[in-house]
Amino acid sequence: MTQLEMLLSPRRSFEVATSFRSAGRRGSMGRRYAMIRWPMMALAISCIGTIGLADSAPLNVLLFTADDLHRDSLGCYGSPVEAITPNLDRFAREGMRFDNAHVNTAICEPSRKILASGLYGFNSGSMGFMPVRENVPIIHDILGEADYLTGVIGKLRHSTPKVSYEWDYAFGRRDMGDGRNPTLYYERSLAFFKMCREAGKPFYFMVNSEDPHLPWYNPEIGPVRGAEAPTRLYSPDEFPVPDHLPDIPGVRKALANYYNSTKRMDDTFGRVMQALDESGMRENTLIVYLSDNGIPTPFSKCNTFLASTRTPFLVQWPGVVKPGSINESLISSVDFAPTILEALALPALPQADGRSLVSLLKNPARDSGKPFIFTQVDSKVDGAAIPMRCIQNKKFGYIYNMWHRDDYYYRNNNEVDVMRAMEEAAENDPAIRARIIQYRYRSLEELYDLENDPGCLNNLVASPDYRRVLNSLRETMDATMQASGDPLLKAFRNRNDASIVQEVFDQVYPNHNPNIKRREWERF
Ligand SMILES: [Ca+2]
Repeated sequence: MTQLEMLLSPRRSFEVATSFRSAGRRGSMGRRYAMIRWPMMALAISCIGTIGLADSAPLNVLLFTADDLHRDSLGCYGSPVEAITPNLDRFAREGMRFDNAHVNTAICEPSRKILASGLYGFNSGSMGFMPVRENVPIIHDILGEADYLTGVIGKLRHSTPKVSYEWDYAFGRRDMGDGRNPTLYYERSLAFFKMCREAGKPFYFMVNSEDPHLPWYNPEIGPVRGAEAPTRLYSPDEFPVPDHLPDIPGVRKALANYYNSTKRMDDTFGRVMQALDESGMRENTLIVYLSDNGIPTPFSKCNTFLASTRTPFLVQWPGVVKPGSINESLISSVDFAPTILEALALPALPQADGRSLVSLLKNPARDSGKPFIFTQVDSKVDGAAIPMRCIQNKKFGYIYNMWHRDDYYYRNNNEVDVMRAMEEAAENDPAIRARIIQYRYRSLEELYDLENDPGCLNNLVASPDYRRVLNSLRETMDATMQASGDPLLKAFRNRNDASIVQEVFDQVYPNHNPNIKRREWERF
């Protein structure tokens, strides 16, 4: 049995199919292909070589997502780190780079549900680690009607939009070398492309690297759970520390492993592009690259700071996107689904909070027309609701922390080594101690000068000099929440009335995990 045949053996096929059944009841979408996908794959194995596609063949879509990536870590976004992302840098040179792109929410699963639905979480039902409601249209429905085959590798559950949805081809983290094995990404991408070619159908393929999500690659431990080592390792003196973190030895030591994982993410991307090239389908494939959220450290992931939601956003569309083009307007991940449907000339979603970017892809000088970006957090993986809303333009960011109370503190599961280093340093460094307290307790409202303080270190909300800016962004927040149907609007308008805020909280987040509510943070 060849390696490819082993990968696609009936045993593995059964495991994948079983995992979907256990995810919930079967729906109508995807069932057709679920029933025929494995015979098609067997056929694909038996076929060698490529067959040229007709010019009129429908456009394929490949969406590659990084997991927990800091935008500024990429060479094409200005990172000075040596040889960190050569594959993505080349991709950017040959495609289009968006410089002010944001995800709508900086958490793995809800961020991916927004890609599928074109809707904010409160309009799709995915206000945290939960699926899109069954009756909400998603792009997968429209792709299925148009006879597209859908595939996913890595981040399987996070990327599956509805409980009932069945992909035509799916491998989760454990089947992808912990989502960190570039060779497996190459092989399984190639197999999917062959499967689509033999079926004579176009594809929508979501390729999800689990890098650079924690745990980061530690050379002292080496590859684990089927992962491969990165092609280059980094030492603590080889990179700049992001603006939102203190530059101290313990943070540098931890971030060296983040850069190792970022390098492996680029390795994975390169291998997937290699597979697409070898399939002969590159010239008929629209490719989008982004991250689902920012770096997994304090003051980034699972928050609404600049570093939380700003994402790389790169596009190649042969014959349409001009190589080397750059767009500087504000765009959001909620624009992804409308963009894909327009690019494929398929029916639009009946409702969407995003707008198609096709006109920008055709003409990079165009502006998205968005004067600001609206970003959100509702609940996180442990079930705790920590509602935040943010309005930001290129100059300022305004945050409303609905969760803020004097007797409640914020924490998340991605603090680990970086926070440990900060806590140790805080014993003798009042500035770092103050920074940790700011992180834990925050303020009801925050205002940052993003141009001069991209790390969001200095909250200007109480500064008289910024009163007009603050009031203007408050008005924009109110209008945006109202226009989008945000259920937190009443709380925002009554943000200083604890009883009304609690009433809205209990109504919107009935499954809030009470075990971590209102606990004192004991360390300080
Ligand atoms: Ca993520």
